[in-house]
Amino acid sequence: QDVVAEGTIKMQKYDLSEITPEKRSSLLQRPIIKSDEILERVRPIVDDVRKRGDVALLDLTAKYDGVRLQSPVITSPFPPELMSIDDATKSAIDQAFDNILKFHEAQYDRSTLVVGTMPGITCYRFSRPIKSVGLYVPGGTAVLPSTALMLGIPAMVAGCKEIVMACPPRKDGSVASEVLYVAHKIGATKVLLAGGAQAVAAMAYGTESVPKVDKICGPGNQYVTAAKMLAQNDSSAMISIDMPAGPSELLVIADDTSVPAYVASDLLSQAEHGEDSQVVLVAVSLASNLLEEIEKEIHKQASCLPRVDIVRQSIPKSFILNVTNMSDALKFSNDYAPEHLILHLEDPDSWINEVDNAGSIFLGSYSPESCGDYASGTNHTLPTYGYARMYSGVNTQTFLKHMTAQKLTMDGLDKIGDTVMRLAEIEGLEAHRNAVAIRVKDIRNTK
Ligand code: HSO
Ligand code: ZN
Repeated sequence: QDVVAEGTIKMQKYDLSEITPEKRSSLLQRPIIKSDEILERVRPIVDDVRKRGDVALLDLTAKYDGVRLQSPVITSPFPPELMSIDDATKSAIDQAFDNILKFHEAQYDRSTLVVGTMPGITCYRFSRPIKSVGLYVPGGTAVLPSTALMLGIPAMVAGCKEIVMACPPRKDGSVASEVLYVAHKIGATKVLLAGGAQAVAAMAYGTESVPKVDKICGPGNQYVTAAKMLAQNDSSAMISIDMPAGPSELLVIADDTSVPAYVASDLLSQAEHGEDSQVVLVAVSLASNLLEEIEKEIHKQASCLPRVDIVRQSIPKSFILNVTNMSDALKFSNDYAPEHLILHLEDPDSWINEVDNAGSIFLGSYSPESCGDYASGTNHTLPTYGYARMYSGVNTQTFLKHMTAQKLTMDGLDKIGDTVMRLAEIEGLEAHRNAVAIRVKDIRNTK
């Protein structure tokens, strides 16, 4: 029976043993994004910025953000008066910065890989920073200095020379002082006061005042994502992007040892992001009173949230799935490939090896997603929409590329020569064969 009355904020509920395979598949689906429609709306915006540069950028900002700016960029060094924040905020940002820096610094392997594949043949691999990057920090109602940290720190650690941070301006034409403080800390060269597709276009193609970048990273709404995709597909822009982005997601697996109030608080922390946020609770043979407790807590805690109106939309679209064992729970979670996975389990560590697809995992009762969102050290720019199957979240590698090198000695070339010549023959590429033959002839003549 339902513990919840009319008007309660509650998730849908299913039993894995009672649903059809088709229903299970539909639960794994994300909402369909009408990408064609959005692309068609974004294309003229991108073209406009491309053709008219700064003038278009300023017009579009006036239209979409409601403010007419004099200039679309602030160049470093940023004026200190625009970065003034109170001490508590500063120490919170500084502590988050230090932890994120520590974790992303440790990801940077500066050594050169050297492998002798055969006697006289040496192969090398090493990395170099991507020279110029654009970081998109969403704006809107929320101030997101955390996203500035999550994108800026790995770019700084990687050693990117030009870091442009884009952020939509507020109605008064300013950018949040917290965001500018982070931009300063990570060594951003420019802050672009623009949002949406126009910001992406400016960074992809460059304008009079915005440098053209090599890679654009960062989350954003459907317009931002569509603009990133358009630019990536246009060879004249010559840019890459981090990953496709969809609405934020969380999947929680909970057993009888979980604390109902904690589980509910985690689900709500993700549900408050947006009306389209996806939250899933997989309950592993949970005692019915425990599940009721979680549902009560969801309603109780949700009702007190300032963003209750958003949660009222996102929670009813979300669902609880009852399963009888961990194997079914993990199978479902791996098929869903959530952006965030929280294991509210007795022995969470012991299950890590069974997790194949998830952007980031949170282990046990005391590891709320909020810590990863802000300050523990891991990155919060993670693959959504099921892309955790094949994409990594933003990390130090995101801002690096690998190069390889090789050196063959006379002996090495002699040893591999016949192999290369034979393969070139099979492909009918005589010039390739010759490049080896001409040398091998000399080598073998002198022997
Ligand atoms: N949970 C979001 C990141 C974020 N949370 C930013 C708070 N601020 C990413 O899915
Ligand atoms: Zn969050």
